[in-house]
Amino acid sequence: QSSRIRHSALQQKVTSAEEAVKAIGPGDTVAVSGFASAGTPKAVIPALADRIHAARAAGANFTIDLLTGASVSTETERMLTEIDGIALRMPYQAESTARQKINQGRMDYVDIHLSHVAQQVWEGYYGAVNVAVVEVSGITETGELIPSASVGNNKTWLDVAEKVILEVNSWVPDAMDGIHDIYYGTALPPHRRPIELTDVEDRIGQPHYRVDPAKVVAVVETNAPDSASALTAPDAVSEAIAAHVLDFFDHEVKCGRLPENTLLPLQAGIGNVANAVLGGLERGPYRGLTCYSEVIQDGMLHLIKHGTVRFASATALALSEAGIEELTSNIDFYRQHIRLRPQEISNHPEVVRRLGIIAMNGMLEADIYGNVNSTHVMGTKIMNGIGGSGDFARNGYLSMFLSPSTAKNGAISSIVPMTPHVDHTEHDTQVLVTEQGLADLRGLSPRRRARVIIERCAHPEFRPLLTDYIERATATAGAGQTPHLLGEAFSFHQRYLESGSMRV
Ligand code: 0RQ
Repeated sequence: QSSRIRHSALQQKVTSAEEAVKAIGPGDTVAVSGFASAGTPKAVIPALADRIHAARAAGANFTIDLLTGASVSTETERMLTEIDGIALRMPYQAESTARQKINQGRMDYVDIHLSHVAQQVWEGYYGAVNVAVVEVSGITETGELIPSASVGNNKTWLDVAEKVILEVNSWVPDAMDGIHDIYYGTALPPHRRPIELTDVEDRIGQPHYRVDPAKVVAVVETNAPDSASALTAPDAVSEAIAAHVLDFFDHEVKCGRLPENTLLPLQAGIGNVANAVLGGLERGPYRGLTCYSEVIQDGMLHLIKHGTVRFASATALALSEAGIEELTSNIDFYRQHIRLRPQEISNHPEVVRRLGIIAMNGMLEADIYGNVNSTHVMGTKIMNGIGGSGDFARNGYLSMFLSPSTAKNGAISSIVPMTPHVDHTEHDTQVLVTEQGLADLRGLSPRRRARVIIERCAHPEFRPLLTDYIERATATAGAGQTPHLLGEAFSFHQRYLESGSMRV
């Protein structure tokens, strides 16, 4: 037995993953640790997939409802969906098999703001949580749990679940202990108190989770690395988007709306464009920046190492293999510059508003007024989910959405007359950026927003079509505050569905 389990009663509960999953039955709601690729249970989920597969092969109807922090490792998502093991999934996924099952109507998916998950589960919207499966890096003498590489909703899962299965992963460096800040001050209305977090590095909670040892039905030991997040080098389009964003920061500093050198705490989505923006920051005049975001990617470690970023707060690590190696071999340094918190705090509207976050998120498409679709391709097919984008965009000091101006080799325009699904309304979109340019929508009426978005952000190939649309819409009798031609508003999408291209 590893020295990671220092609580004697919990030592007695060490067992195999195959034994542990006997605690999970058909129809159970299972809440699992994991956020991005970090902190997903490594042994219990494969054992559960085997159990479900065997039961189904024998003719039994065995599915679970699966609650997580956000996406979990690709293998995990896939192994449970491939065997049709999940009846309902909440709150976020980013995996092709799951996406396909959801879009075929074979798996229910509830796509909600990540900051809402804990409170909605407390309120019972998803019924009882029967079993929590949570990866930790150790158990202290007093039975507290040392978190691993993501926090997500684990605190809530441990609190609400009827039964708890713990995975103790000795791969997580001992020295990661102390990087976490687990806040226990959340309460449901009318008992809520202010969250006293006024700087990204503030410590408002404790380093470890609590759990009632009596609820722990099994402890499984593992020694397995987190699966690495894929990382691709920024391409020319991402670099162009990043350059517009960085020019905009310069402009805002000159106008006195952003502090010189340090700006305001940054939040950047996952992916190519976010990485390009972070990379660009290093070439600018910035020192001592802060980040208040969901995940920490490789680029962030680099910025911390070179002093460009002073402190980064998140709920999870999302690192490549090289990033994992960099972090684990310099963990004593990074522990001084990184804080991992529950996602209800990393994404909390109150904190996001107070800190004055600069929110930068990806989108599928925006319409000419600034309504943004982040989740539904052609308005119907789920891509990933809203994730934390709404938590940050709605409450940020500056809310920016970034995207290439076209998708699918130019067949799709990311700027359309009307989005067939809206995740972020025009009221929550202050700045739109594509490789073509940046549209600063602050202070503009809808008619003026349309002109600026088409001019600055649309691809030149689609500009005439969009200009024609807005001109004819504006010319109609009684055009209104936000002119539209309702019979044509989705003509771009209709054309794509019929011909494979939005081009005429
Ligand atoms: O698909 O690779 O099959 O061609 O969508 O598009 O351009 O690579 O952009 O990876 O940044 O994803 C909105 C999905 C953008 C993401 C979304 C197709 C395109 C490609 C990906 P292919 P790109 P990204 C995190 C905040 C919601 C969650 C969120 C997302 C694929 O940013 O999930 O923001 N956001 N969380 O071809 C049809 C269009 C399309 C399109 C792109 N208009 N129509 N397909 N694609 N535009 C908060 C944190 O702090 C981490």
